[in-house]
Amino acid sequence: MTPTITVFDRSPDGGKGLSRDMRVRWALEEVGQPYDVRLVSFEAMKQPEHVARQSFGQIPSYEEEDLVLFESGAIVLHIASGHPGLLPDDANRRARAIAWMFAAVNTIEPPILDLVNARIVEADRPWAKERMPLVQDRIRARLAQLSNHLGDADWLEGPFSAGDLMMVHVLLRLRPSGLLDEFPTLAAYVARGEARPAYQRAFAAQLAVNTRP
Ligand code: GTB
Repeated sequence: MTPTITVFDRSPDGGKGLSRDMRVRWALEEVGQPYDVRLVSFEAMKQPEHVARQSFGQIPSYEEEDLVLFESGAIVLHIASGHPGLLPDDANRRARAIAWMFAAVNTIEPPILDLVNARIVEADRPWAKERMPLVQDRIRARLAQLSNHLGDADWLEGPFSAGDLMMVHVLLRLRPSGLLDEFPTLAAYVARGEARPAYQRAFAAQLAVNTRP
């Protein structure tokens, strides 16, 4: 059965691929699984029909037969577990690739989201300017550690995995800040992810949705 995912009717980023449905699209493209898309507006997201799929009234969600799934990381893990290509066969390597998925959403993404909030939601607070260097330095500390781990390798744990997919997408959110470019190893890592044909197909699909008349 073809799975259906929910995505923004119009993403606030206008098609830059930063919203979290992009991770799910990318994973589906990597494993060659066709999918359908249900477009939801901000208003529709908060209605009972969508909250039944995603309890927090957000995108993405994923439906496949009698499974309704939410959380982009859980969806990507489900896709990666059900198809070859995104997780190593060796049990220990597989566990470590999954650990990198958690590291992406649990260790790297939170300080990045803090920066997004500092820039947008808190920008007019009297303390916003003073706080900004702290927020940025917390990100720099994590990027330095991640860059050290990656070293000269192409990917985090052997061949490209769902861990890289999640990490690259999390890091992409940083690009406009200039912080990513302070770490050439990570900037090149993200560029490698973006160059993958599956990423390109997923990006084009979300762009078409977000730029349609
Ligand atoms: N932890 C959940 C997951 O990973 O699935 C988080 C889901 C989430 O935050 N979804 C956002 C959402 O539905 C869209 S991706 N927001 C609507 C709401 O909460 O009412 C976050 C996002 C939004 C916009 C941009 N952008 O414009 O660049 C980037 C990312």
